[in-house]
Amino acid sequence: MRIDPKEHQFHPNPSKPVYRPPPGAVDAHCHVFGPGDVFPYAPQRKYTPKDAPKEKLFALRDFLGFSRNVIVQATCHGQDNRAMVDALKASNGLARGVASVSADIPEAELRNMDAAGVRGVRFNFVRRLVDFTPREVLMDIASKIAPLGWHVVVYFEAADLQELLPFFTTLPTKVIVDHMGRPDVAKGVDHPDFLRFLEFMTDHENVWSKVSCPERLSLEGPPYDDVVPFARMVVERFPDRVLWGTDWPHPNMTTHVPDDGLLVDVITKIAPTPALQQALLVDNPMRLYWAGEPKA
Ligand code: 0GY
Repeated sequence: MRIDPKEHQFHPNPSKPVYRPPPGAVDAHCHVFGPGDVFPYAPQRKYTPKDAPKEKLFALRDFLGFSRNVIVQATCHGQDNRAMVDALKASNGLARGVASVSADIPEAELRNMDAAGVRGVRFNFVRRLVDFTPREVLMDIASKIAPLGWHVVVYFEAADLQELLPFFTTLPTKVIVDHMGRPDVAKGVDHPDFLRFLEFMTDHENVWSKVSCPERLSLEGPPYDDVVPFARMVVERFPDRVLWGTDWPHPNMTTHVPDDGLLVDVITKIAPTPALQQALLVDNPMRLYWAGEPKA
């Protein structure tokens, strides 16, 4: 079925994946958008998504064979985390969140978000998505959230890693990189930019990576085989510091509307053994987001 990205942000009818994730599997990168009449989009947003409410996300979770979600605050909601927190509260403990906050956020608000299930903040460096925030401001935020045991999620383009490294390496928390630092897959796994990313993970044991988003990184499109060598390399080198997510509802895709069932079927190519799949989908996200809770 051909679906026009201008008409649909997320697939209206994804296929059932062939792969069955292990019990307790976590989709560790997804978003909720709106609905805009309840949770308005931020005035400073760079794009306006179609609504993608929590009910649709939870239905997709069940359909794909997952048990839990990590809902990441997206830039279209700015630092208004209400839609994300509302979804966490409605999830019966089956969702955790990553927020976007300002440096002057009151401690009490951080504690309220923690009680709702927030476990991290996201710093976004992708220029088409956000305006620049000074590093001192981000460092202030990091030092405020560190005592809660939260981590920092970072989103950046591969070519910017070198410049960002001095900042990343002084963060006082675990650092979770979105989408493997967005490698340019045309350049291959031997390109200095990707080698720099691997070295960053090798040298810093507090750095984790999401091996997500083949739909954004691929030049070929589904089934995204051109992204597989990158993700597989990260999974095999750092099996206990990787996470996987659908990236639903896939904002800003222009080439195609991803079929979430096909995205799940990429997992066996990037994590080819049951042990790697168990770590990627269950053990790692549970350790990071549901520490001390039973897995299945
Ligand atoms: C993603 C990717 C995108 C958008 C955002 O915060 C966002 O608005 O993350 C993107 O356009 O690459 O991770 O969902």
